[in-house]
Amino acid sequence: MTIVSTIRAALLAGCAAALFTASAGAQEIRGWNTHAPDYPVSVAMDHFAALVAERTGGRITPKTYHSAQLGEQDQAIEQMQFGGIDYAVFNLTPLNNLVPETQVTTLPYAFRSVDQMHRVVDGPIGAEIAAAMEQVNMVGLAWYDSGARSFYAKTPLASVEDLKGLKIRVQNSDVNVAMVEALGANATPIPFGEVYTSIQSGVVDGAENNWPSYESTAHFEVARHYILDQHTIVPEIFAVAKTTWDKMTADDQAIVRQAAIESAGLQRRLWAEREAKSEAIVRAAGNTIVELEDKTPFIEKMKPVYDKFVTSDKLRDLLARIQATE
Ligand code: GTR
Repeated sequence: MTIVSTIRAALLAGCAAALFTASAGAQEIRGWNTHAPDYPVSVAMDHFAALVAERTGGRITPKTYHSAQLGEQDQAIEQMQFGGIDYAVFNLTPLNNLVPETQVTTLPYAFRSVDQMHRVVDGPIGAEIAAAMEQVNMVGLAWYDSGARSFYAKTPLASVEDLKGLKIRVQNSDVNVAMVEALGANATPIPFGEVYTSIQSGVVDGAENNWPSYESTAHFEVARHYILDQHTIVPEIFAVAKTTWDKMTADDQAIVRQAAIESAGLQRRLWAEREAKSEAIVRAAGNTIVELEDKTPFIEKMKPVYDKFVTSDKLRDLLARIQATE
């Protein structure tokens, strides 16, 4: 070792020690997110991280890994249970098979509008569903938007009849499988990140999603026919792993909860803007967009899904209270 390299090594060791001291007691927590960094969910999660770091004086520094860097949603749900991920924003549909209470929010036409969905999740029913997340080691803190989901395909979709016989990608949920099968189509659960190539290569003929996801994933470039049947309005939950949560002091829990709630306020504002922007991009690309004055044919065909999943008194009661919400 030359003198110079010895000095350099000593300096580096000193720096590392200094860094270690500065960060003693600081806790970096890891967040999972499936979307690209400019998506409303992503921007809001970054806002959450900044608020928590600032309000804890750097004791807790959340870092969100966007674009499914930490895996697809199903893996992330597992990792929340085993400690690999500390917080995440999850669409409720892929939680259906694990947390039965989430199924009612995924049923076709369970909500009448996004506003009504907000009134449900922001009130006691939302608190009840958030509490049910404890079954998967999660503490639900706030609700994000993800608009209404509609079908898109490579072939024209003018009415519900055009979905018959098509292979449609769904999220990993038995409710979604049953919903698509009720239309006489074939449901194929595929992770979000693989949908583009699956449509492009013909593994499936189409999928279903909201305007921002249809656009941000470029699915609209490979499946150019979008029918606005708006079958589901599925909320997304900001959740912290219970093991991570239980290690925080009550003061830190209050800071984290408040930051999640504020981030949801931002996300909902950004969501409305992004919906309009995504719609404009897709329309400018010349895609066929079918607006439906009357959704009855979809509602009628999807009714059997209720008989299949709303089978306990608990779910019947939960659904009745959702439907009774103005
Ligand atoms: C998006 C949602 C994602 C993911 C995706 C999907 O709208 O924000 O969390 O669930 O849909 O279709 O898999």
